[in-house]
Amino acid sequence: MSTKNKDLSDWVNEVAAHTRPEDIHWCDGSDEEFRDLVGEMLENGSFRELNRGSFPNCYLHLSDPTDVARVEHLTFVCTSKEDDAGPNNHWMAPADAHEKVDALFDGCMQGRTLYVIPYCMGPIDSPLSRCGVEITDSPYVVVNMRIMTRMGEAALERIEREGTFVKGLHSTGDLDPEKRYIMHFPEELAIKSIGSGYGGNALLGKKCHALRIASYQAKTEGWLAEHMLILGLENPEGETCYIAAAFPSACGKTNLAMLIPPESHKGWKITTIGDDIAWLHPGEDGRLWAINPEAGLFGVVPGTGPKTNPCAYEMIQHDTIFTNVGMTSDDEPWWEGRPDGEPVTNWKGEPYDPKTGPAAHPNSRFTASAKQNPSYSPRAEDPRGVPISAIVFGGRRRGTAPLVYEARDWRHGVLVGAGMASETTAAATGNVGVVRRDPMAMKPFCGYNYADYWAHWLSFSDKLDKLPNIFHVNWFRQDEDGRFLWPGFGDNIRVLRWISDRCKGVDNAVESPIGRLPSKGSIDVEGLDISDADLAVLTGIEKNEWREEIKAIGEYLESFGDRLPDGLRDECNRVSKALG
Ligand code: GTP
Ligand code: SPV
Ligand code: MN
Repeated sequence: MSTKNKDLSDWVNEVAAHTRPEDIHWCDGSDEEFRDLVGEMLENGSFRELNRGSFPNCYLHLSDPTDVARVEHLTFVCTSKEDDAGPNNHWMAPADAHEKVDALFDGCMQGRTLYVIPYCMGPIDSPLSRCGVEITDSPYVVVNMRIMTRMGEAALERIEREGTFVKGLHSTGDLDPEKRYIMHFPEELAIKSIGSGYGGNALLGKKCHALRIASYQAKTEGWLAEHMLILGLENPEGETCYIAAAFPSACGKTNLAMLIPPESHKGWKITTIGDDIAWLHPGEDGRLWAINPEAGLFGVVPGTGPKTNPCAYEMIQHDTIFTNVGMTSDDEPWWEGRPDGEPVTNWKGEPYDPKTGPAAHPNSRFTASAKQNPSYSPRAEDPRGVPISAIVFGGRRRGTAPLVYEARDWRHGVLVGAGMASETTAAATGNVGVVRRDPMAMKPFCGYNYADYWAHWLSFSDKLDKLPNIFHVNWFRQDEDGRFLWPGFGDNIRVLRWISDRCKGVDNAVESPIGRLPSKGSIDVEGLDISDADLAVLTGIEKNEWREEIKAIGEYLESFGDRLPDGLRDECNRVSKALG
């Protein structure tokens, strides 16, 4: 296989001359190719086959122990002007960045195979989809990209027809954390990533293309690329309300996107369009339409159980790649939250000893096709996408943020998103549990200056006739003893129902300085063991705390200087005044 597209063949030749691989393989995405690559990895030990009887076609990959998460401090946005990347990104001048990584790519594929992966983000026949080509020397990346994207022949055909694609160059290099860089060149539609084999650093279609590069393109083209799940909430009458929700990494998108309602909510159903990324476009009808650019799930394993997330639990019983989990004596994968089995080895492949840490790395992941999700919506394949009624922002906050509130209008909603904060998680290297600002859950993924991004968000009030309602949720409120006040998981449907009622104009809210809170009794808590006192904390606000919060938000926004849109500054002042 090769290509009629000269730009692509020239690029592949140029990369091959520079990296000097032993072989070049053009990926067609076939089953046979997948089997061959798996066979090769079983032979060289980078894959282990899991129990064929209980976990058919499942494999375990243990990464280098220093390479288990995204590396935000080594991730750069390389625009020609530093201000265009903004204070929210690490920046390097494009020429310097190229020079730095090109030196590391020099000869790095000697003795290895160079794989050319043509892929399409989004349904292959959707005008909203975009293509890319990843060059990598990692067969692990190839088999993951095959699950996560529409990869191979059909994508290459589309690239040859359209002529444009994002160029992503990846090598695991020698996995030395000192020689690890994830570089983005939005003006060139190019990515160069070296020194890591981990998901978000190495599967370039995902965060690098579908968020950082795509958000930059979306800004100039009038759409949005967001770190959002997309779900359908179907009521007993069979009507579906589509909701997009942005929560930071490891803060509950996958879980919410495939929620199974408790028994008491008969006739209600959640269907999944996407669990991590949404591309949102103004439609001809004045509504906002969303597609999921991905074809698979790269989900957090720990905590996935038959009670918390039955759909995910079921979907990862077969045809799944497990990265960095433990293993039982009968070769089954094991993780904290799996009710059956006992681990004998941990994620480093060492004998399991609870004293030395968990069996599964807290950021261990499963890779599985979206089609294996029992809640998968056929609308996920619809080239038009789905019309969005509500946008939900959310963070992991032990205090301050109530269970749910609604923004009064679009401008206020943009402030609610821009003011988001959340505790850091194991999805990125660094401290866990530290509250940081994470506007729209895009802090690690916005490919340009946040100030311009907020201006772009504000501009949608002119682009749409029917603006989605905007909400904020927090499933993670705790008491002083660290007990969660809200049961979460399946019971989050109670909050989604309140949200969809709001979108229909049901009278279920009371005004507050920070937005509309649930009126008494409007969140259905029947069957829940929750005290009135806890419910009052969950659905109320502490004014003093919020005065501090809005002050911190204001200071954060001002750190963006002159580029901060006036609309956002005015809105922040308005809320601040309302709080008194
Ligand atoms: P990324 O894939 O990193 O973008 O993360 P995500 O937002 O999809 O997060 P995910 O749904 O995988 O959840 C991460 C962690 O949060 C898991 O350990 C879950 O068990 C936990 N979690 C999810 N939803 C809830 C909830 O409603 N309540 C509580 N207490 N924990 C939750
Ligand atoms: C995240 O960290 O938000 C993820 C996993 O979804 S990764 O693909 O590694 O970015
Ligand atoms: Mn994510």
